[in-house]
Amino acid sequence: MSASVIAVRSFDDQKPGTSGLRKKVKVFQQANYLENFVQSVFDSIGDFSGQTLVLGGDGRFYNRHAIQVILKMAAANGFSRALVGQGGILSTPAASHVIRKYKAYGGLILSASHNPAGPDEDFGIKYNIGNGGPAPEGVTEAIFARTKSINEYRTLEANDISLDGIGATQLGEMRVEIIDPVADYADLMQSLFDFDAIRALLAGGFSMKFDAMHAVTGPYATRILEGDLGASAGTVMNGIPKEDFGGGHPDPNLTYAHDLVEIMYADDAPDFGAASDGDGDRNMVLGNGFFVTPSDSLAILAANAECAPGYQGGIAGIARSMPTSAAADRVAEAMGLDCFETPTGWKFFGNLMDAGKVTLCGEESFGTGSNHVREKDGLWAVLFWLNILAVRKASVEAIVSEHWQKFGRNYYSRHDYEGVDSAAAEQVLQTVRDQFASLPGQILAGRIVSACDDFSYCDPIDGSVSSKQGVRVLFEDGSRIIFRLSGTGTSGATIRLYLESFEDDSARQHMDAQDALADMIVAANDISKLRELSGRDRPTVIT
Ligand code: G16
Repeated sequence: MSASVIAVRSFDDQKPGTSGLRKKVKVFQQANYLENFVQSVFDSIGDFSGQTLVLGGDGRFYNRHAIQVILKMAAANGFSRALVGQGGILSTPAASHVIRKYKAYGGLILSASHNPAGPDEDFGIKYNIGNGGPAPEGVTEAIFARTKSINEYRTLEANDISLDGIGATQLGEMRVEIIDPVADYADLMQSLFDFDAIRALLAGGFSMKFDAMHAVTGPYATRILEGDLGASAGTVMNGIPKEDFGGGHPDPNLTYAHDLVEIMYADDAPDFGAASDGDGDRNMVLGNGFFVTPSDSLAILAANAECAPGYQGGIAGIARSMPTSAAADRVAEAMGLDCFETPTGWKFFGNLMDAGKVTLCGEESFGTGSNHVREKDGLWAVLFWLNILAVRKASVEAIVSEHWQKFGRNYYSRHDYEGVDSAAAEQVLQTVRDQFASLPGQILAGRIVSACDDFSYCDPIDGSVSSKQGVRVLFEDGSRIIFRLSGTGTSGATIRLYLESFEDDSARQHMDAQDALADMIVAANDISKLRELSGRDRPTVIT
């Protein structure tokens, strides 16, 4: 087997977004496109000779091909060992755990998360560092800079290796170990949660459904829920990962997880329902006819953390992304904990967790996690909820209602306008920016505007500054209107409008969020001219 150096021309569109490089498969299929990006990663991450690389993905179309390409490049670039999930499968949280457990130098995770899969859909790749978390901005910027000047990549002339049998093979000087993608992760979950209590709950007539949406969590959920915890066969639906995710959109929200939503809102609904996304890091939690917002879920997990053995020693602090509701802040305040507000993107939590400042993190985009790994973790959140339900012996709705009574309710909603013309989307944000000086003091939706800004974050650990992370209109009563452009889409721009208002009167805590926020929605459209500028009369998705 001989190493080759292949001359290439660079691409100018390989800028990693909120979570790695996500593009249409067709873009990745251009000659050298994947190779250029992978070599740019290898050229930007320091000296890894003799070290281990973790490799796996969500099983979507192009996953297997990309793994073969990357293995040959990793061998030619000097890694001495690669750990690859069997069949090329590793959920994002499982990959994070494997990186940490085996002290790998880093990992490449192949996923476009919840974006649809297949030859005409999306593919993605991201680099995670040795702490198991997404590369911080300094690293992704270095990778992007390298993609613009790269003129060659290194690879090994070798046959593809089999990804399907557990065991080790040699690829040049590099040892490739095909590992069980579920085992290490399942052990970790068992160390955090009271499996005996959950087993007793499930044996005692409690019913649940988990929708894996034909994506990567199928094997994880089947082994842990139906295997280790004894949930009845069929608890996991859509549990076989498919290369096109069954033609669906594996985004666990009320719009895209419709199979599950129908079951959970039927007359004979189970007690608990949950779904995860393409790569297993997102989660949606439902009770019988009841939806738990991701922002509330973070707050409730924090307030009930002592139910789970892994968190009984107390939690260090909480972090949430800026657009996530302030429900967790109220819990942190009551518990005497610090609460950090970071830009959107799980990568911003890594430093805080490594420094021991936070234990639990969450995002409105259906992401919750803790310092057990450095990614958000869908199945972890589901197990955490099951652990709480097993200890509290109350319904999901009762637990949430009681939480609102105690801490107040942060009514919350996100309106997404997908596939908008990029210039028009920019104009929406600029329209609000242009009023930064005049809005404070004005009354909008019956509330006084206290401040407006472009959110900027200074990382308290390394001092790095991330600016322009969302346009905020803040109100004196804690309500907020926020506009942001998504960093994960692959066609046009997605405008995200985040709406939040606080209600501490328990008599007014059980409205539909859209009704409770109706005046805020009108105000947001008025000040931004969102509908006129985008040419849309309603959002594509409301969560
Ligand atoms: C990624 C990031 C999350 C982020 C989400 C939405 O999630 O890891 O931190 O909240 O995208 O980002 P945006 O609003 O920029 O589209 P995932 O699950 O897609 O990897």
